[in-house]
Amino acid sequence: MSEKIEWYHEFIDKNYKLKKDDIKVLFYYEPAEGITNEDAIGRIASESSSGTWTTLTELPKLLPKVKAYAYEYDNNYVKIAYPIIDFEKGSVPGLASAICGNIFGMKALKNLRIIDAELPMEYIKGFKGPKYGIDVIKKIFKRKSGPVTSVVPKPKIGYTAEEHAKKVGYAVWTGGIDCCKDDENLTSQSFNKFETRVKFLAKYRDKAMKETGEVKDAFINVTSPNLKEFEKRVKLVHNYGFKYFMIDMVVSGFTTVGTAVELAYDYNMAIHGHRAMHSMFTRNPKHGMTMLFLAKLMRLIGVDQIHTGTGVGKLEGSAESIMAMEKMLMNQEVDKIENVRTSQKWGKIKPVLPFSSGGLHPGILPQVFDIYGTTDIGLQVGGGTLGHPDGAEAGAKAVMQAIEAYKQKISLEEYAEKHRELKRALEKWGSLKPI
Ligand code: CAP
Ligand code: MG
Repeated sequence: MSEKIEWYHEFIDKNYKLKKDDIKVLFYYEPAEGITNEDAIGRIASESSSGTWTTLTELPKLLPKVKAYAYEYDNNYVKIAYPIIDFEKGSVPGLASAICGNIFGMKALKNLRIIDAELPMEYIKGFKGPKYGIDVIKKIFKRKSGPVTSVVPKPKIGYTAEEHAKKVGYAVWTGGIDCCKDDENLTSQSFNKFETRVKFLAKYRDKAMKETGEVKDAFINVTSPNLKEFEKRVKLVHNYGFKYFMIDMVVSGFTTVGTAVELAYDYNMAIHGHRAMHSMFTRNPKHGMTMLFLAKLMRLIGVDQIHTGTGVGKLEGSAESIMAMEKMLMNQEVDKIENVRTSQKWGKIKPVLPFSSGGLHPGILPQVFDIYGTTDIGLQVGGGTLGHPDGAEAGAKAVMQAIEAYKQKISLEEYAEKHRELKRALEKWGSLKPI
């Protein structure tokens, strides 16, 4: 073989002059055995932009303008700059098919992970972002401060639509909780059909609102087998007067999330974003993408509330990674954290309400607020409400009492002396960190 057959190194340029509108992606990478750093990063830049495995005989004139370049690399981290014209305006599926695409399957790479990407304002401008974001607190619940509270019926599935709405929804609403949330694996099963559930939830929501004088809502799971059905379900939830719907963002896919945002703007609704399946590609620290980057894509598209973890509950996710993600979601500008987060400016894109959930109960809520550094977040407490020794309504009251104690800077133990529901919750769980 005398002719040159591959050109991967042509996608590396340590002297590359960054342009204002470049998309800059930070990857962690490990070359496979026998592959040099340059062979690895050249492939990442090339195969995610305009290259292929071999030299080509004819090249378009535009090629120099669409090539991505690896411009900085050190200790398994590489930064790659992509010209903005490589991507369709306002399309996360378009972006993901490139930077989250074929490169993750290349034999020359043992591992590859997107840590974060700094998106230029010109790219950000192509997106709507959330309609409400953290403004749900003021605009939907008519309060000055958070948290927004919710409870998922447990067991996850098994309740009929009416039991779901009455035994759980009504009980926790009257106990002080804002929203009844569907679990991720409840969609429209034979024993709890979507339409029936919406109808019953609306009936008991109205009753609870009348009795409490408070705003009550639900995160009803509209995750559907296809987009036609998805639109129907969102419309139904809207017609029954709910201000929210819930979408399982990852299983539904970026296109569905984009459709959800269009519908949410049409109907003036907020989107609760569940993230089931994210751990399949966010958990391995060497491969996939970070939850932070997934959350960034969802803010860009326009999800109002996103699950971000607890740091102390039953699911994986360190306090440090949650803090880095929370700031990215809630601020209009963040600085970089070496190999954890890139800097980012958000322009007019509204901040997202982070939602903490997974193994929470009254006894560890103060720790969650300490990690987040604020009570202006969302909380979901399923088992930790419905496992209360005195039932669902008492469980809801215990959650609200724990929140109140924290806000008043009183220890839970002291507050529990005069609040029986909290006392009973602490007797059962103490400050247990479930695993
Ligand atoms: C929590 C939950 C949520 C998880 C999702 C569950 O129930 O309903 O789906 O929190 O994880 O099914 O486990 P509990 P994450 O309150 O009873 O634990 O929030 O990390 O995305
Ligand atoms: Mg769940």
